[in-house]
Amino acid sequence: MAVARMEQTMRWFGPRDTVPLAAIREAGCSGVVTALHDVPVGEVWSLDHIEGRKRIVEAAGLTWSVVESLPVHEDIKSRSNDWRRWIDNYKDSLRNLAESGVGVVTYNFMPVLDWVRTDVGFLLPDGRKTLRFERLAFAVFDQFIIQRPGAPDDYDDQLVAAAEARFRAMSGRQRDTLARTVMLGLPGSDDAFTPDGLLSQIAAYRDIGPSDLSANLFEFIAEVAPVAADCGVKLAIHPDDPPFPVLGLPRVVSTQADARAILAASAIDANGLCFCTGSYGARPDNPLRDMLEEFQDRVHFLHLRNTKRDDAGNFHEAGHLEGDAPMSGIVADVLKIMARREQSLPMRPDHGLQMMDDHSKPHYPGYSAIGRMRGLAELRGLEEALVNLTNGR
Ligand code: CS2
Ligand code: MN
Repeated sequence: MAVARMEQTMRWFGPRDTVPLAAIREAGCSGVVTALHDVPVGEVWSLDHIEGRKRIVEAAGLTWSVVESLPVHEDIKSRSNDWRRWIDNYKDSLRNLAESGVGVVTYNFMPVLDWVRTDVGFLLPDGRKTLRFERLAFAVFDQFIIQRPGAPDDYDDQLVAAAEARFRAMSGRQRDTLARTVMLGLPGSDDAFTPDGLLSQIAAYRDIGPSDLSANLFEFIAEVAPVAADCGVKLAIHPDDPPFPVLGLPRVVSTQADARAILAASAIDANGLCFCTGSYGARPDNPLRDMLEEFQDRVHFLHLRNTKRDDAGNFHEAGHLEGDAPMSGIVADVLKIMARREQSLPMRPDHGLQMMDDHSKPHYPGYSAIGRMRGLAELRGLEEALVNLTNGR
């Protein structure tokens, strides 16, 4: 059999995305990763709605390869209120997706927030801009902007003092920008968080520690994975980003041990991973290639991107072949896994940096066209070289 290549995809946020499907196709993708962002979290994705979206994608010459995300309602994560109903709805959505032939469904289990950064326009020396997480700025947001009760207990004294000094030195405009950046809202949504809304959502997790959240996740998996297996859908859990607790909220999909426990929670193949090298890679203690080796049978979707960490625990998103993740080795590992499984895995370059026309065009942070196209092109070139070398060409 010819060596399988990764299936090249990009995320598309739906008809309102400023990057059109035609651009995604021109960039070299065969598929898109998308979601029905207009359906409120928890409601069933109807077959009609799914089919309608699929027709739009296919009319552009693309396939709907992966769902990202089928979001998990907060009540499921906190096991409160209507959580049983939301789980039933989730199962119905999975069945409807299966009927439409969408085979991989990504989700995450981060309480309240999805990814968070403190700067979405961090300037690199060559003029590109990128997303950055800075611990100190985050502490400023937490302690002095939203003033979360108990926040100072989560930081050491030095950081508390440094955050206070930083806050005092910031202009009103800088404070607003930081607040807006952290409270951007979920990917694909234009609804930002408000300080009060955020604080009240956080309060719902007051009595939920990491072991409770894990138990809730495992229970969710025990419920939905068999349904997914039954209808032929693969679930791919996305790691926490950043992969550590923020705002006092537990995070339980951050490490190699977390991923191991999740896969062990239900041994069926449908309970799998979205292997996001950028998210896992923001922790120095996540050995990405070892993890790929260990979890190779259960990786259903790949997010390839890179992060550059510093010693203070800050990181920024680096170019796809730059940064700390050993991307050549990772792609070589993926090729071996696909050959052994005799299967092509969907991959997206995940985020991209802002460059060239991106600087002046509106886009969701991380999702500009040219930066992602460069990431895709680099990954594709890397893959092609590795395949050809293996074939002795
Ligand atoms: C994505 C995540 O934009 C991104 O960083 O990788 O937001 C991802 O879509 C979700 O966490 C998956 O549920
Ligand atoms: Mn990702």
